[in-house]
Amino acid sequence: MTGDCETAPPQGAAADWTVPQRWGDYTPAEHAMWDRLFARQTGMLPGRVVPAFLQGLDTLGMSEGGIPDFEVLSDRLMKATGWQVVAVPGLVPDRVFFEHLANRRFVAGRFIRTPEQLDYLEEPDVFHDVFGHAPLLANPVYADYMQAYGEGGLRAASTGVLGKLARLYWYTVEFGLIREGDALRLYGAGIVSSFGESVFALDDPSPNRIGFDLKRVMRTRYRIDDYQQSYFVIDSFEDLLEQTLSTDFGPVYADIFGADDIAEDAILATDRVFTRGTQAHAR
Ligand code: HBI
Ligand code: FE
Repeated sequence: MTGDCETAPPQGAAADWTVPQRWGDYTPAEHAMWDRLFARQTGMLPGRVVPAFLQGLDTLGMSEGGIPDFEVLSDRLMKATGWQVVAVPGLVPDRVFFEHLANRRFVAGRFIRTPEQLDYLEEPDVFHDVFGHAPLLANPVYADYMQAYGEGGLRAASTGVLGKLARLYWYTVEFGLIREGDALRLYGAGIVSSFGESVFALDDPSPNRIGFDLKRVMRTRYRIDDYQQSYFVIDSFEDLLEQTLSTDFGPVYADIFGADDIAEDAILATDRVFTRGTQAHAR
């Protein structure tokens, strides 16, 4: 989470924290890193990831090789759902982040990881942000959910519940699972952009896999430095959007404000359990 104090944008960034992508400045080695990550993920995601993700890759023409030019990408995305991808220097303050989402702009880092960071890096790079997040923004229902999330964040920004709302983002947009018949599929960007977690999230016996419940998720802590201890499973993007739009968050915040946080690896008697985790896994 980034501080919410009214921090000024960094040198060279606009008031809304955007920067030029400067696509022409990428080196062959940087494009090659994208191709290496892209080939690894697209080689293992079919059958594992929600079909809408693969459809989005196709809609956005992301198989053309090299780091996508955000102008070309945004032109295709705009035609599909009115979204665009804009470059930012890195994590931006929540209020800035929500403002962009509410206006159908997804903020993406322009830098790409080094070979030493292949499987772990602190800040989201262009592969996480664009390969992970952009394809589902081409799906109309998911695109509506992301805008609704941004609008909800702007409403909540001044009420000190951003930490609770960030959990909703974390357990859906970043690390969500979705049902497909009686199977589970990946859709969270943090999973699909990670080789290790794309395997772990579906195949490993150690994490819980629990049916999505809005309040329960917003009470559940998460860790940012390891695979998830619990994953939450939605029935469909339509259901996720409907739950978000139909919920008056005021009483929800009041309700969960006093309630204790739930540990990342806990299972409640009220949980719809798909798989019960075995033990906290060693990273
Ligand atoms: N900034 N660039 C960027 N990307 C994010 O995913 C992001 C952010 N700032 C805040 C944020 N995510 C999280 O706090 C969300 O839960 C709001
Ligand atoms: Fe992300």
